[in-house]
Amino acid sequence: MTLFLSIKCVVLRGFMKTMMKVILCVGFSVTAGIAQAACTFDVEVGDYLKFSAADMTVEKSCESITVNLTHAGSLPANVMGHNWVLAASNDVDAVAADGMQAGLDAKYVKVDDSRVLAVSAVVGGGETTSVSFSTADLTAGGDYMFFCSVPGHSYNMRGMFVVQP
Ligand code: CU1
Repeated sequence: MTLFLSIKCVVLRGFMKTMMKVILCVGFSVTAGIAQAACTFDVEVGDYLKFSAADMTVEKSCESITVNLTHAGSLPANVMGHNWVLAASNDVDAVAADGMQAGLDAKYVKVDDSRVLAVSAVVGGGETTSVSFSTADLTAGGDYMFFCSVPGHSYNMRGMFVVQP
């Protein structure tokens, strides 16, 4: 009986240790996730019309925001290229329409378009690019969207870009 109880106790202690480790690990990864999400984002695209991020939330307290865009597909940029563009929500349709005429070399945005708050290079399958931009011109609580300005993509490839204080 005594032997049985002590075995049970050891098993229980082992279980509690494991649980403590799990709780600690989960706690650390949640903290790390929040710290990473505030100023730098990894966004994935592929051989389809979709961003991996539906919406993005940034903090104005970040001096600059970096978006790392990875194309995990295999089609080249002139067939299924994607970029990441930021604009005020009211400007998105007009910026995308003007971008159609601009062409691939101009990243499908009109040259010196002041409505474009940030624009990345156009990437094809297997390529990665990064765009960094200051938060100085962004207003907390403002109405912004990110989208892909490659012709025909912006209706499916867009999401809210929320700026918190
Ligand atoms: Cu696209």
